[in-house]
This record gives sequence, C-alpha cells and structure tokens, in this order.
Amino acid sequence: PQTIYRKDYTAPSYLVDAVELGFDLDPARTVVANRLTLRRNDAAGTGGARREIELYGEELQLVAIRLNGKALGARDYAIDGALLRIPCDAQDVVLEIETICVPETNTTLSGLYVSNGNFYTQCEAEGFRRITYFPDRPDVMATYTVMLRADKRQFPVLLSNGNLIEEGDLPDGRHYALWEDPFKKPSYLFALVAASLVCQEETFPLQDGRRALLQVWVEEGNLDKTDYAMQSLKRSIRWDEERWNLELDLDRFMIVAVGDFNMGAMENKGLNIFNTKYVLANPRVATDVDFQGIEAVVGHEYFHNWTGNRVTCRDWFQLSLKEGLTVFRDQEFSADMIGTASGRAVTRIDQVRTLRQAQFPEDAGPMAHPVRPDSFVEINNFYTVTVYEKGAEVVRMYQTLLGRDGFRKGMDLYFARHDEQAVTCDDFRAAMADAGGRDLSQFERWYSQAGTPVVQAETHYDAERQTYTLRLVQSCPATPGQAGKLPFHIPVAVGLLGADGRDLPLTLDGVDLGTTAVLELVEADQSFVFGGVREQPTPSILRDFSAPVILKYGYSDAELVLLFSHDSDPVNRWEAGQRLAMGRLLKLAEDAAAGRSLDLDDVFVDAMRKMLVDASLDPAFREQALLLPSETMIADQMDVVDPMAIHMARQFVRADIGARLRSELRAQYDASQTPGEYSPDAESIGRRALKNLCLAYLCAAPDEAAIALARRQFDEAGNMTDRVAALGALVHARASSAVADAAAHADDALRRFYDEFQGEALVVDKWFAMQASAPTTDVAAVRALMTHPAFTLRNPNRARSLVSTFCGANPVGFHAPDGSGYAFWAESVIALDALNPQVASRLARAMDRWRRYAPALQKHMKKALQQVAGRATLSNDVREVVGKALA
Ligand code: DPP
Ligand code: ZN
Repeated sequence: PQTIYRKDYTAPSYLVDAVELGFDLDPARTVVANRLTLRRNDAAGTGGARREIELYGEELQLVAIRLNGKALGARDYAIDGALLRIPCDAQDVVLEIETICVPETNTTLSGLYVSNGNFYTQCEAEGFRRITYFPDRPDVMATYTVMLRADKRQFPVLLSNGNLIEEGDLPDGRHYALWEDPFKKPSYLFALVAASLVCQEETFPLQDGRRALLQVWVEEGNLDKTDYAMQSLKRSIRWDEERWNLELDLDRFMIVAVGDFNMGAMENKGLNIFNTKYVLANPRVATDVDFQGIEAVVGHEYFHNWTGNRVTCRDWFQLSLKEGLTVFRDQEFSADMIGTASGRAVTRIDQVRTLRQAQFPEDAGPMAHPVRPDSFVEINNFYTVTVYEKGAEVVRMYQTLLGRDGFRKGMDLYFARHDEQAVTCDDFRAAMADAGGRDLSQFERWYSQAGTPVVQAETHYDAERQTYTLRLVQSCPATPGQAGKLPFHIPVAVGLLGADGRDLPLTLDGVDLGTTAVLELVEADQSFVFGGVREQPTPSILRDFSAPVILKYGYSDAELVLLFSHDSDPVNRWEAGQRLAMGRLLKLAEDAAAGRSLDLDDVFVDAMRKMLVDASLDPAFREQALLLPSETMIADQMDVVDPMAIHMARQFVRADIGARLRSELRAQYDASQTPGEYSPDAESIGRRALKNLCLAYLCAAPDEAAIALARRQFDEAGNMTDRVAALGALVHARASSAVADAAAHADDALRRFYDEFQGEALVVDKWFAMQASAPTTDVAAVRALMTHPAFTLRNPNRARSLVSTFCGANPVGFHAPDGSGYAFWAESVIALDALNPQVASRLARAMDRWRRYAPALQKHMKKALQQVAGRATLSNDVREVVGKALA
C-alpha cells in the first residue's frame, strides 16, 4: 500500500462550484446521476504537466461521462485504481457522470449502505467516492442539490442535507424529495437517508429570533428513547450561542439514529447520522454513562457545524483542527452543564483518565503519531485518541496560556478570517497568536512532535532567603520516525501548600500571582524561584492537568497524604490519591510476580477511609478519588508487563479495601441512595456512582451479605445504572470461594437480564461486554458466546461488545499464557477484515504494545501478528496497523 505524505499536498486542479445529484435508490442497484459545475483553479500549478480533472471512485460501475455535453470514450480518460483522470484545460466545465452501486452488499458501512432495510450514508473520510466519482478531498467545497427517488411504502422518509425544497409522488409507487444545501461543503459532509422511520420534533427559538425545526429520527418502537437527545440538542444550540456567539445557520437540524455504524456519530451538514448508542436512552435501558455520552456526542456533532463544517480542513492531516477543537468544545459544554467547580473537576479527571488509559499508551507505541500526522496509509486509522483527545488538550493549552477572554478573541478571529474556507492547524495557531499578541511559534511542536513529554521536577527550599526553587526538566521519548525532540512550550500550573494544607501566596520576580501560577516551561531545563515563602511547602504541580505530560516528582507518602486531604485544586487532590495507589500497585505486582505474600499498609487504607467518609466532598469526586488506576495504566508504568501479576495486585487491593472498610462502605452505600424518580443530573449520577463503587468494593471481598446486597439491588433496581452495576458485581464475584453458589448467582442474574432485555440491542451489547470483560472469561467462553443467536460480526456495536472488549479490556483472559487469546485475535481480525476493515483495524490495535510483554507472551503475539500480516488479501487499514506493529 501507498503512503501519503503531508508535504506532498497540492491544491486541486479544478474547483467545484455546484453539485447536482440524482439518486434512484434500490438496495440491489442504485443509479447515481451526478452533474458537476467545475472551474479551473489557476492558483494550482501543474508543474509543467498538462492539466487534468482528478476524480476518485471506488466500487462503482461507470455507466457514462459527459464533458460539456460531449460523451467521453474510454480513450478520453484514464482510470488508475481509485483515480479517474480527464485531461482538460477548459476554464469552465460541466461534467455529467452516471454510476451504479450496490448498497445491500456494502458491509464496510462506508458510502451508501443498507441497515435493517433502510438506506444510510457515511462519507467521512473518503466514503463519498463509493457513491459517485468526485474530487473527494476536503478542500473542494461546493453547494449541493439532491434529488432522491425511492419506493414510497418501503422508504417513506427521504432526507438529505439542508432544506427540503419539494416532494411528491412518482409512478409505480415511488416518490421523490428534492433537498438543497445553501452552504458550501466538502463531500465528506454529504448525507442521505431513505428509510421507514418516525421522529420526535419541535421548533426551537434561536438567539436572532428565527425558529429552527429540530428532529430526532429513529426506527418505529424507539420514540420512548429520543427525549434526552432532543434535550441535549437544545442545550447545545443554546450553549454555542451563549458561550461563543455561534448560531445555527439552517432552518432545520436533523439527527438520525442507525444501528449499524462504524463511529459514534457524524456531523453531516444539517443531517447528523448517529450510532443508536448515542441517541437512544431512557432510565430502563440506559446508564448514567450512556446519558452523559449522549449529551457529549450530540453536543460534539452539533458544535462541528462551526468547527469543521463552516470552517473545515484543507487536507486530512489537519483532522485535529476540527476534532481536537470540537472535543475541547464538547468537554467545556459538559462541564458548563454541570456548573459547579467540583463537577467541572470530575469531568476534567475523566479526561485525564482517558488520556492515561488510551492516549499515553498510543503515544508510546508503534502507531504513535503527532496531533497533525506527517503521513498515513489509511486515513481511517488516524481517527485516534491522539488526534481527538490530545488534540483537545492542545486547544485547552491555548486557553490556559491566553486566558478565557484571550482564547475567545482567538476563536472570533479564526471565524472572521476563515469562514467557508478549508484551512490548517497553522491557521488556527496564527489566529490565537495574533488575537493574543503572543509568539506561539514554539507551540507548533505540539502539532509536529509525537510522544508524551516527561517533566521531571526538583525543588529546593532556602529557609534563610525564604525562596523556593522549582526546577523543571523536560524531555520526550523517541517515537517512530522521530528520534530527537525539541523542547515544548508547556503551561505548568503550580500552587504551594503550607503544612496546614492551605495555599501559600505566590510571588515570582516580585509579581504577586495569587495561589496558582501558570509557569511557561519553554527550555529543556528551567528554574522558577518563588520569593517570600515562609515555610517549607508541598508543591502542587500541573494543577487541573495543565498540559498532557507525565510529571515526575519524588513525593513522599506524607506529602501525598497532605495533598490528598487538602489540595485546593481538586484534580491534583485526586492525582495525589492516584500516586499513592500506583506506588503500591506497582510494588504489589512485583510481589505477585515473585510469589511473595501481598500486604497493604495502613497509611493508604486510612487515606481511602477518610476520603470515603468525608461528607463535605461531593459523592462524584469521592468516587473518582476511590477508584484505582486501571490495569492498563499500571501496565503503562512497567518495563516488562505481566498482566496476571497486575491483575492479582489490583484485585488484592480492591479486596483488602473491601474487607478492611466493610462497615464504612456499607454505611456509605446506604447513605448514597437516590430515592424517587430517576434523573440523570450530576448530583444523582455522583451518588449512584459512589454507591455502586461501594458495592463493587464490598463484592471484591465477597461475603454472603455482600452478595445478598448485590442480588437485592439487581432485583429491585429502578434503572439500568443500578441494574448493570449489580450484575457486574455478581459476575466479577463469580469465582469467589468465600460464598456458596457464587457462580450460580452470577449465571442466574445473567440469564434473567438477557430474558428481560433481549429486545433492546444496546442492552444486549452490555450483556456481551459484561461477560467479555470478566476475568473469569477465557477464549473458550468467548467462542461459546459467539455461537449465541444474538451474536453477529456484521454489526459493529455487537462485534465490539464481545470480541473487542475481550481483546482490549480483559487482560487476564486475553493474555492467557498459552497464546490462545492471540490466536483468537488473529482469527477475528481476519474474519472482520473481510466484512468491515475499519472495525477490523481497531481490533488489530489490541496488539500494539506487544513488545512490552514478557518474552514467552511476545513469542505468541508475534506469531499472531505475522499470521495476519502474511495474508494475501488484507485491507490497507489492517495492513498498516500490523505492519507498524511488526516494524
Ligand atoms: N463523526 C466523527 C466525529 O464527530 C468524525 N468526524 O468525530
Ligand atoms: Zn468530531
């Protein structure tokens, strides 16, 4: 496969002003008539070669091409793979192209496809070329007029982008709808839906007095699950107006839910298409996390209307321009919807967790890439946590450096300069620099250098001079293709705590900085000297996680306990607890590997006890503070990863806390009930989270009482959050020998859960995922589940719920010493790749960090990787991932 480089970018030889599309929709044979009005792009040189119109097409049957009315023969153009080139130098061109595609056999879910008998599209990144020949690149922006024709009984609803102009009946039981999108857009934002659906709708007043029609479309039977998505949409529209002065620019905004979908959702102009997972919810079937996910994703896609659609990307290397920025916007939206400082901190902690769980490992593995990649084989492989979540951290750092007002000025300037353009990450940085009057040239390295920077801190207190010196040394490990790194521009937010736990006032170079100072680390080695420091302080470094770096500092236990009890910055307060836990978990994993007995000290358990019972703190915060680092995060700290030892260590700590804090956990469980009707507000979500964490700890050291508690909660739960938490507690206690019939209780709950919810696909996904992630589930059990009538590899959510969950979230089962997990992985990647390369490629990445494991495991892993890599027929998606893993 061919590698595509950012440095090779050239402007398009022709621009498209208008696109007129006609669809005769038939699952077995859809005819697409495409009429393009093109204009020669004189800004693009041809390097002396003759000019050509370049169109992309895949899996299309070409019926006819006409150029300015003249039919072209096979000698008038050349087809080379996906590229169709027509020699042409005319200033103005009308190109008419007729093609045929077969939606019903399209299992890739890219382009036009059929799901449960209905038509949907997915065009980002390069799916439009599977619908018609087109200059399918984001810097070609055009207006679209779309005529849809289909059988009226089977497909009563016909939707596309923009405004509905006309609809009516046709002979033979068919009907049509004509849609017009007044805004210029790149082809990846095109969408159509032809389906039998129903909708919840309302009109909503916009800031400027207009009223917009809002619709949420779902399959019949799901109208009892659309309300939260509609509420979230309205909150998103209002928030974008209030915080950024950005308005909905269309009279109509539609969300359509589909059960077969590769991503979470897609921001097509005016016609967002969503995975059902991020639309359908009511208390019976959806958890608190599901409700939060819906609000975040509805917001995310809506916010793309400005950051992505009105201002789009010049090329796919700039993907983070829209994704990092839009993730940052949806993060701020979710935080603002909670409103309280403590609630904001909990959302921030969640973001830090995601980075450590997924992005730091990616940055340290074979697929490491900069936020703005320099090359790719398959762009679909670069919809990553680095582009999205690290990209959002990069945007957040502008706000930290410029302040909220400065950042807002930068955003305003960005829109003023670039509305209706396709631009680059450099353009965004320039808007921030110009609006803030700042030199942000060094900041560019956050876009160009991969890898997680390490900041090593050292401190020195001079009692005589009353100065406190903070020395920060930064470095960044080598990543594929990037051996040496230059220093980053890192905002480091710092506070100093006195012995009583209070913040000390900060003075730097005679300037009073309040109690949190944002230091700008720009050198490889830089020292900051605080003056007027009257006592030996404890440093709170990287407050609010002010940069996506790994901070190293030799904290003592006493300092960490002080921070865990008192830091005024809740994120660092949480962080101190994570550091206390991580130190112990790493030591215990070593002990477990060496067969030594395991022991947990009082200092740690007492700190956890104090946190648990501190009623002055929000339950949501306490839940975060009591949650241990995940097995993946622990593994990321080890040179040689031993999954079994890590699991034993973490289980031991969970069980020891469960046993030693039994009465406090039980009391907190009772105190955290949420009586009355279910509500997904932050306060109630926090109480349920803390209650269910207490239950999980109690069942980690199960006795009869704990299991009885879980069974009672399972039986009496009035919502899915409590139901699934109880089920999880029972399933994870399945192998306990301390309780009679532990396995029978788990199996009974699983059976009843399935019986009750078998008609709810998203709940059945939870049922599979719950079993796939349980440490008692081995490959044989997964294979047995694959024969369940409800299992299919063809539905991405279902495939991920069982296969990807097992390979990615069940380290003990997946890393079985005999290599059976890896053989299963290879088999699954190959089977999925034949159906859906994007889903297969995600699964393939479960093996990314194979070189970090013990030699005995590595040997099996390499064999599995080679087995996949050795296949003659493999998608570019999977080939790139396994190729990089083995390189
Ligand atoms: N639909 C995906 C997202 O919103 C890709 N743009 O992030
Ligand atoms: Zn996005």
